[in-house]
Amino acid sequence: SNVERTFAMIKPDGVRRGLVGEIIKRYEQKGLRIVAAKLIKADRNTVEEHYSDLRSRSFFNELVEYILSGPIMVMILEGENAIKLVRMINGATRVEEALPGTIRGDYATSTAQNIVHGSDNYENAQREINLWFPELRTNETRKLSVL
Ligand code: YYY
Ligand code: MG
Repeated sequence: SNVERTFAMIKPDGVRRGLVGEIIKRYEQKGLRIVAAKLIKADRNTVEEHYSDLRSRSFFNELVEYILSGPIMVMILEGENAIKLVRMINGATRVEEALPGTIRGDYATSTAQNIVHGSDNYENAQREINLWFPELRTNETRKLSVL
């Protein structure tokens, strides 16, 4: 088995449109367990750090402003192959490639505002969990002091 933890975010348009329950339902339905979750107003430095690999891209500033535009829900999800599973449930990045049945495929109307985020690999999952849940930081993320 490969039980792992990943980081997921419901972006401002997901919260604004009242999709929090719908999105969490989809994760839970596939067996993912919520280890931690909070509704927050993100801080600019955290958002810029979160997307630091995209700093040189033309859409970076627009992306940061979007994530800062309203409350977001950040969470740690745990389950078998959680990292890949969350990205499959979320759907493709580009709006025209996001298939029906995925969150983006069913709800996103643009690539820029695509409702959800999921870590793309193990290293980034660890990095993002530690970045967004500093209160839970330990040497090893698998040993977070939460349920
Ligand atoms: O991991 P994922 O969110 O699916 O895509 P990334 O390539 O990491 O890009 C992060 C974020 O940036 C994406 O969810 C929307 C936005 N974005 C964009 O506005 N325009 C692009 N051409 C690519 C990404
Ligand atoms: Mg990404």
